[in-house]
Amino acid sequence: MSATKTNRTTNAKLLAWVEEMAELCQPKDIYWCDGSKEEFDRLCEQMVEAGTLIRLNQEKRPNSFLARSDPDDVARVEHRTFVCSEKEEDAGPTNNWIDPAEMRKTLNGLFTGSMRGRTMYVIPFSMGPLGSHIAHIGVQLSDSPYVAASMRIMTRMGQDALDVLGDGEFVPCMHTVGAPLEPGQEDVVWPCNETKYIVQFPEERAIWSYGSGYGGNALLGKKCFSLRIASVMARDEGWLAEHMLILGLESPKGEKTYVAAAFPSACGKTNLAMIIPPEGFEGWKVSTVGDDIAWIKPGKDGKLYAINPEAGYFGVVPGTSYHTNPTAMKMMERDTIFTNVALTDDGDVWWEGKDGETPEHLIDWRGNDWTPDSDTPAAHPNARFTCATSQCPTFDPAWEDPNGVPISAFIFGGRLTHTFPLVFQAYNWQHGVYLAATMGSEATAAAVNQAAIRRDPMAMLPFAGYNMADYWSHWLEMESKLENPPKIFRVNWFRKDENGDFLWPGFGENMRVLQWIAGRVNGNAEAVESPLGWMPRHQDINWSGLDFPEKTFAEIMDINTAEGRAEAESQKELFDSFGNRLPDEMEAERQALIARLEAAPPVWRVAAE
Ligand code: SAT
Ligand code: MN
Repeated sequence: MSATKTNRTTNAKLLAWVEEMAELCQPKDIYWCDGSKEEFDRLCEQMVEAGTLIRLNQEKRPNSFLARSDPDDVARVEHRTFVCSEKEEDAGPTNNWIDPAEMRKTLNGLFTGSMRGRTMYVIPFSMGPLGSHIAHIGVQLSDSPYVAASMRIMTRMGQDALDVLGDGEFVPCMHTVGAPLEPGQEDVVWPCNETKYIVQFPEERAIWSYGSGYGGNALLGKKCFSLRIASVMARDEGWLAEHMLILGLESPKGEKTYVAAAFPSACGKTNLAMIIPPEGFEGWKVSTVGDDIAWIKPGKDGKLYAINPEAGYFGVVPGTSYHTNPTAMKMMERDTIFTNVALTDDGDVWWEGKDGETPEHLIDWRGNDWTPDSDTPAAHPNARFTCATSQCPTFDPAWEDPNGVPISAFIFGGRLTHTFPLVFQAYNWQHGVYLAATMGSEATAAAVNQAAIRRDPMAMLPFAGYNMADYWSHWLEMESKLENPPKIFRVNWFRKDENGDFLWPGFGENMRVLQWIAGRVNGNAEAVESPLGWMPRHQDINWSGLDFPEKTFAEIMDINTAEGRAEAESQKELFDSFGNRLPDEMEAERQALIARLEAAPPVWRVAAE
């Protein structure tokens, strides 16, 4: 079992690390992934034989599979996620921290012999187009074939990544499901361990993940590397690693604008990334660069350029239909691994919210019989599809451009039933950073007017790999590296009227807001100054194809200044939690907002301007 017996690479550090980890984990053998289609097919075939994957009906879902996870391994485990910086204050109050020396000891114990009876897969991968100056290389060691196969979809995985790595630096990503097999012991279909640790060592730029085979816990290129570790690299090197979708808007005149947008979960991020322009937007084109993560670096021209570091989608399935997201539906028509959806009697997949009739009989995500009378959902609410970005019918022609796409605007949004208007533009970069830092969603979906906001700064709460206050400072400092920094916007698709009904139709109609945003960037849309920022008047939005009364628009853009002041007051708790790490600019912006609201009438109306 000598890991050095490979002609795949001469990278001494990598070879030594693989050897050392093999000694620790004691796998039965070591397999270096080449990333080929043959290899992927072989892994899938092996998993079909082992019962981990179910091959779906070839006619209905060509080359597609269903995996059912252990019922206790169905999502990321934030309470088991740790940022183990040398100093606790460098992880900050929003991260779990354990002393790194202690954590190393714990992990050493857990990883000892953890791969017994299993194959250790060596999975080299590039986050970002191969050889791109914005991209970075990682190598994951894992005892899960599901992870190896998924990484081929989600990243540029295999020999090509090793070749790009050469003798260079890589982020080591150590992963075990934590279920060693004793001689003669029969395997289960989804091995995992009750004990889970998802650990980032930011100074060392290393990741250790124990006990889970699911999603972001196990596909370490995703949240662990591309956000937690990359955010630290970005701070040190002067760029941004963000939890953002990237999309391109092209006007009928051929004017192209790229925007990046951050939303907390359950705000329709994937739907926005694949938005279909509504009636009245003939000639407009929207294209997708990414749906989850953006790496953004300043170019020599002082503009920001973004890549999507991933090569695939790991999207939520329930609620997806040809009505809500036809693009995602087309992506998963073939060559897709589904996890935790239901199985139909004819070997296809089903989930809550899918088009058409609910089948009379299904096998649910736990493998049990299911009928419409069952009390539990057929698909797990966090069921996912994994498929390649190249299968996205709306992918942007530049999605693989190693130089990235130029970002003209940042959009930040939350799910808020009151107080926040449909859209407004920050006065400047600093104000925009403040708006992004204080964003969040209401803790309850109820139409209670005073529901508390769960803050999720930049949608990075579980993903910033260092002190959130330092992360804000980093954002503030980025301005000095830029010539004409992107404009920053806040949006809110979820405002309700006094009867508790949504005021805004959302989905494709969000295109009207995107057009205004592009217009602001390109100097062809008007706005008026409000206490919150720059706002469109009714006549500044393109209403072609939609009857949206001026009165309703006034309602969705109203600023209730008492509500606004209460919101600004409640931000203090978040700011105070950072003590003296909080950048002064944040508190100054909060005070300035309070002062503007105090000077405004009880209800500030954009229509009245
Ligand atoms: O599990 S993932 O991190 O890949 C997806 C998510 O939770 O956002
Ligand atoms: Mn995400």
